[in-house]
Amino acid sequence: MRMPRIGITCYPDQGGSGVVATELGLHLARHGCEVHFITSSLPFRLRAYGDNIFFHKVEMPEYPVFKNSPYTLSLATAMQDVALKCKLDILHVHYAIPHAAAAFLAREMMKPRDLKIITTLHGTDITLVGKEPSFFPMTQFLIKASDAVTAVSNFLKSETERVFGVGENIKVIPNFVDPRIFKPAVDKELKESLAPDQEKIILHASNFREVKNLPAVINVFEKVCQTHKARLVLVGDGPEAKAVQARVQEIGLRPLVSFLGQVDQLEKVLPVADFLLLPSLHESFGLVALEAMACSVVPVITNVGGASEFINDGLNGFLRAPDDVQGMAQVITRLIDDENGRQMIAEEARRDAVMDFGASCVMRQYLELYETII
Ligand code: GMT
Repeated sequence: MRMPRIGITCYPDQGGSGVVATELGLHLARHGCEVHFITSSLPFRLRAYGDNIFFHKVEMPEYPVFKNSPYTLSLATAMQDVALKCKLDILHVHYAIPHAAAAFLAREMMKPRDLKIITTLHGTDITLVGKEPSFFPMTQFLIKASDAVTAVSNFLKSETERVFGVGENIKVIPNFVDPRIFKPAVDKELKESLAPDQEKIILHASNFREVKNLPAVINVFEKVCQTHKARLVLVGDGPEAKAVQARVQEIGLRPLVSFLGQVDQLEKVLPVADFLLLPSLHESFGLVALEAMACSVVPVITNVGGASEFINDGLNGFLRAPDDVQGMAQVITRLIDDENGRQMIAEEARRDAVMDFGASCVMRQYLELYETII
């Protein structure tokens, strides 16, 4: 059978959905699929152009009539153009709004030629954006109009069914990690520069939005510092970054906190950490926790959402309520005092991440879906 030709659209900047879409494309290309990224800029995790990978930039013309350039329409036109010229079988869009809408238009324009749409729901496209009254009916419509829909966790599938009343056919395909890229390879120089007194490193990486619950990150770190030596490393950037900087200054912890901003090669930084702290208000999956586990870093993550689908509390990481600052600080301080115990959990974390959520095993599920759809 001929391998499928797939168009992939995602948000190209930092963010879990873009990471999943890009890594998926890279793996599919290695499996022999022809992969066409149709995005507004080069996806940041597109480390290398290999065979079978193509990038099509969505052009957005400036015109005085437009106060805001209609990106969705430019995207739909680009999708149709690429689908026609490159004979695409499938448009696989990541994040429903507005990508599934553009794909729907492209499919209409292609008729009577066949073009399938797969929409992958990642989280906030359902739990936050999709719920907005101005997007609700559109999100509901697009879920029904797609030829197949996937969600990154059972939690997200249930939420979609509960909120939108659609989705019994949603297939759950979880996030995945490439264990050859995310591995426990510690850059000693970097570790020493971040923790010069060999303090334990607590790392938080996110897009610094409200949902990431950054006040809890600071509060947990403050509590840990009351009794133990530790350092906090913050990776990423976003709307909450300034408030976080102000807060650590205010409580006198600035010298113990490193702000790294956006990091393109997270795999270089993650392994230096001892703990990954992600106390989000909700997290449909929590990809960065899985990537941390693959690097043998102990995850301490919110219990609201899909994290319990890959974290076994106390065995390969810890699940706590987003407001349980005391509980999160407690597991961290306990393991700072028990390095052997921390290492056992870290090793278990890597084993489980690689065995159950390794890229090749999850890739198979996407390939099967493509075959069924075509
Ligand atoms: O909030 C983020 O981290 C970004 C967001 C995105 O769409 O880029 O992440 C969502 O998708 C990731 C990949 O599937 C999931 O691992 C994250 O849990 C999810 N974020 C939330 O649910 C808050």
